[in-house]
Amino acid sequence: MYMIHQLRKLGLSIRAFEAGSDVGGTWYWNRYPGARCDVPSIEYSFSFDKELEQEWNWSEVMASQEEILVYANHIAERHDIRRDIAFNTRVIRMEFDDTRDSWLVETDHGESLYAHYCVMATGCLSMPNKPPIAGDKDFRGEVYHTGTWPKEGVDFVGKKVGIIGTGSSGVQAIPVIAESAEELVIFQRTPVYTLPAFNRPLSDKYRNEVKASYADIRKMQRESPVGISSFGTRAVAQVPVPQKIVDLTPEERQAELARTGFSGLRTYADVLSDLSANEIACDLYRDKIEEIIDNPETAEGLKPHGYPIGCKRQVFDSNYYAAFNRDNVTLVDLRKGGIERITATSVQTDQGQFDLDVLVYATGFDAMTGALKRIDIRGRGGQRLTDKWVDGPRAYLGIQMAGFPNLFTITGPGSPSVLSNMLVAIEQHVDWIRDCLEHLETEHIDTIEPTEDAENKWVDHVNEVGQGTMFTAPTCNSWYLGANIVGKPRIFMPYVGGIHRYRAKCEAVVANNYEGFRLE
Ligand code: NA7
Repeated sequence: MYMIHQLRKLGLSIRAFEAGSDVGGTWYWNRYPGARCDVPSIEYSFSFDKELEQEWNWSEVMASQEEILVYANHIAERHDIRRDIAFNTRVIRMEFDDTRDSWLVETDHGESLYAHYCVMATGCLSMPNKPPIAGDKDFRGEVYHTGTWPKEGVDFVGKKVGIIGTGSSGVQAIPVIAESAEELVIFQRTPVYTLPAFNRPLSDKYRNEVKASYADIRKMQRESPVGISSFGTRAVAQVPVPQKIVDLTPEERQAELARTGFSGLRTYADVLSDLSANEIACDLYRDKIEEIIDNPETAEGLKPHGYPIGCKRQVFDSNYYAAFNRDNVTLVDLRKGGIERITATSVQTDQGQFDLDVLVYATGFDAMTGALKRIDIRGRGGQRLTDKWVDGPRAYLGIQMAGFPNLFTITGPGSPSVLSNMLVAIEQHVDWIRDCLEHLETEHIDTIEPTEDAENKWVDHVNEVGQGTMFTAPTCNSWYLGANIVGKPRIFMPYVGGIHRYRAKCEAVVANNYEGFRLE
């Protein structure tokens, strides 16, 4: 939506294609119960409309899916965005035609058109992953995926519900589904390290404080590694401390655990940089689970082992563990034996057969590359994107790929993207692309694309800065690494150097006459 808004200012003609029936992206598709942003609402908002910043009243620290979708709809109306969008339309094929220096774009409605520039705003978590399980087609009950939830909602009352997956989506959905379902069975492959979200309503006083400080908040966002200001950090109680966990005695660690709960464990100076310090924090995490879960077997099943805190994207929850103390909730720890098959009425595991009326897949996404790879994209000389990326994604700054001129990716692999507040990352990319197109138009330049050399150096740099972090620990299996998709190359896809440094790099590239790009 912001790209459309900016492209109009350049006087370019625009066609936007959207698979959904309306705007909202992630917040349009992920309507599952409990869906909520994990970045504070005052930060997870556009900065380009200063009047809207002053008018909009976020109701909670972390906004719900419903509230963000209302916000997205409001932006669309306020800036008359929809008139340039063809909804219910998927782009299925794109081919660069070097006789016209344009892309031939084809949709699933049989429409085709030429575009001089293409901006791929296809999202990082927009290609749902529904793992094939033996017998899954036989199931006769209702089946849902959290990432394609029906608009009309789902009624769980009086039903036996199974849910596969305990990442952010599962963790958010479980406590809410448990409240209405007759029974809820959770099929868990990997227990999660989740921290309390401390979500709560925002007061008028806090909102006014934020509105008066928005200019400073936006500046702090741009200067922070993750696009979140200290205003927001205060709201989620995740302030780092200089204390190292290894320097505390076991008694001191327990006293701190009693004082801060789960929330303090990530904030020690050494936990996210030293694997042995991390393991101490993991032990304390497991102690805390034992304390709050009534059934010892369930507590054992919920304890994460074998991977560090901070390897996967941090999950924030509201009442997740409390759900496991309910009589209608059963945990199936798949570490003791996986799902064997799905039948017409049940899920069968080593630990027994679970009869179900509804099966919910909270099994995540083919992240960062999935949405792009499902379009048949062919660059210069007919080179397929899927071939170029066969060993993992390659792009310069996560914005453009060698061999694919005038094609831009928003928050693509190799940029801070999912490691940043997405709204901050999106605005930075849109502004950069708008300035770039303005430059091309005024200087009468036909094409821009990175050199192979610049692309290779950037990919090496992205890999280098990812090393030594918990994200790339040998025992880590996350969607950042593509490890959740069978056969996907194990590459750490986002740029971990921080959006503040990345922004400076992008600005320096422009100042050096688009260093690393070939302009023709
Ligand atoms: P995630 O974080 O990828 O979580 C998916 C969950 O589904 C995770 O617990 C997986 O276990 C589990 N999973 C995946 N495939 C299977 C199979 N075959 N059997 C059992 N369990 C499986 O996706 P989310 O939608 O929760 O969150 C994605 C992002 O959206 C999140 O990080 C936020 O940024 C918002 P695994 O851990 O792979 O063993």
